[in-house]
Amino acid sequence: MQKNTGLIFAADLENGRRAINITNEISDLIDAVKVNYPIILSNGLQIVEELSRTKTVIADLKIADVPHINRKICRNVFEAGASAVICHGFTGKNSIEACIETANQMYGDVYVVAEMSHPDAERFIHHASKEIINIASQLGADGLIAPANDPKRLQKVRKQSKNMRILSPGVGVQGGGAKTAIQAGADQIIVGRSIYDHREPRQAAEKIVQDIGYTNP
Ligand code: FNU
Repeated sequence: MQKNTGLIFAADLENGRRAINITNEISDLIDAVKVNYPIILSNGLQIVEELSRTKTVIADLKIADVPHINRKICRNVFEAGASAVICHGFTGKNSIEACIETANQMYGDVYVVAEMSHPDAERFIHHASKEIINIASQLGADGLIAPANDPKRLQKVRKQSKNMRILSPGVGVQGGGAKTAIQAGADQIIVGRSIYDHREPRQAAEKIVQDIGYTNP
């Protein structure tokens, strides 16, 4: 995935038409559009194909199953037009490897969740993150997901992951700031509600791109 403005739009809308309209409206301001269960369950996999006509699509299905199922999930979303998938790392080496092998066959990318942005993340995933990062790195994953709203943890992930790409959600409604996250080690920022719930989504996206500071919108 190219890194230009550093912004990834999380199109967590059940209204597929609106998601497409906003993506079109801000397409020059974003590096990719990320889809998750809400939009796919409401619109079918076809929405991936439709969005992929405008922008690189990341399928954030947090894939977390046994290897042969992970392979089928990846194949389906790549065939639908996704360029990247996000998988969980806590399932271990074989499950992550199944995603990476399938992605390699289909010229896609895999990002592994190393830490999560909600408060309860401390309870489980936090304790496993170091090992998840090591496995993801050894297997040649394209990058990691780590929280923008916890700069200390983000810094730790950056240090442990060396030069792996880090995509960071948690900006805006979840309390994080784009600039702080970039300074803590994020490469690209994932934002949903602060864009699609804003009166002027384009204005909101422009402001975030300015905060990231890679380009001048
Ligand atoms: P917004 N997301 C997240 N935290 O928020 N993939 C994580 O730890 C993680 C994610 C996604 O708050 C979430 O699924 F691993 O409205 C949603 O699509 O900006 C987006 O990032 C955040 O949405």
